[in-house]
Amino acid sequence: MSAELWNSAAVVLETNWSGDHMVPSRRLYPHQWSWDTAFIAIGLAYVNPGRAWRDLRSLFEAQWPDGRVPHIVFDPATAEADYFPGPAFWGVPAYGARPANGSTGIVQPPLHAVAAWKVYRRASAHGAACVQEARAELEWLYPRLVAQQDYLTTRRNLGGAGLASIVHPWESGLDNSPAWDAAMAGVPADLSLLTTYRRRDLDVADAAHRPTDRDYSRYVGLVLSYRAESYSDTDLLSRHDFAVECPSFNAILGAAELALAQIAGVLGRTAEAAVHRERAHRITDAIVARLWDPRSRTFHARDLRTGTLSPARCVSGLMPLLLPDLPAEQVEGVLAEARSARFGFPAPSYDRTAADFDTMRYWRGPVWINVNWLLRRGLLVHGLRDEAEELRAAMVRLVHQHGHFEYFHPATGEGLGAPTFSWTAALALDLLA
Ligand code: 9YW
Repeated sequence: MSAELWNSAAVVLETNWSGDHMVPSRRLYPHQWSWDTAFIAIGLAYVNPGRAWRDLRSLFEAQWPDGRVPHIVFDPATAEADYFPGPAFWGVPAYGARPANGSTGIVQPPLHAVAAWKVYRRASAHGAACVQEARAELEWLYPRLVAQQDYLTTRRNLGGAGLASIVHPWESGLDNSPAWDAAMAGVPADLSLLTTYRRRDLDVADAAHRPTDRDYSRYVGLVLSYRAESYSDTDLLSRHDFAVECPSFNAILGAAELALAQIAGVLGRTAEAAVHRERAHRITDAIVARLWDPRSRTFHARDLRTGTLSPARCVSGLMPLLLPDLPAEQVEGVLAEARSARFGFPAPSYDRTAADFDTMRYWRGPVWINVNWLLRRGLLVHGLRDEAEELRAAMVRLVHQHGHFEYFHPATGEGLGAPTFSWTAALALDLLA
């Protein structure tokens, strides 16, 4: 089974390569997405490390002067009409080494340092030239990765406690997660916006799987609000309707500091390595102080506008397991939550027992391989080897039986969304290796 799965995964990554970057899926997502690039690099490390580095470079060549890494880098060869909202809607000036490529003005979880470290670690399996290349790529990426962290921990430190806030649900990567429902209820839903803009996703995907029109009108409205001040973060809390501290985004932020510590070590930057470890520690403390709910014994998103935790129990609440300094009480709580009837292995994106659990609709129920991959990593970080192996085997079975889909039905395993999805294929390679 594993050779067959390995080969089919490699074919997906070959098919979705677009010259200097990988698309998540040819039809649905015809540009480059930020955190997809990180997951994809982790798989490319096994079959084509040169492309893993090329893909990361293509993304960071579009980094903004303030350090933010855009959530989409648009491919100028793709027509505006092929994706909404496209470059004209975002209206971002072209930055960096690829002036023809527009980008969005929002971010996604900063998983790239973790990915770069994994690609580097794998290089020795491909010979000396590859190791040399990997070191040179780390040298190039390191200051850019640091600038990304600095942007998120300073300009996006809207709550003042050292965590990064997301200012759009798309920034979480978990677009229509119930984790945002309470905060999104305060965002005006102007449905007339959708008469001005046409949703392209509904031409290529089933409407029952996708965010609703009401969701989309809020998504569009939030972009218009952020765009109005040229995506400035100054005083954002007082003039923007959505600002949330997400446990998953911030757990990845902390994991990135630890990966940067490793990278700094390889590059001989010992003093910087210590600073990164210290930052990871502080992020962990802030996540526990601000996002842990002792009653539910799991992590929740904090709405900065109301100062309240979302009541929803989502897979994002399990992600702080990625942090090695997470205290035992939280590790035990999260593990119990993951093993409970609410989740299980592989974990669905939302509490199975919730009244509004939706088996089809995107981040409101279906199983996604990327967050399960992160969960497995978290289990390994805490030495939970048996659980990690159980989860790995469950993911491999799912993808082998149903294909490299974007997401999966949490009861039947049926593949949903895009059928040849890059991060599912890439992470399958890592799970098999
Ligand atoms: C969109 C590309 C992206 C992912 C997100 C996922 C979805 C929809 O697809 O976003 O149009 O951006 O929610 O995590 O990066 O695969």
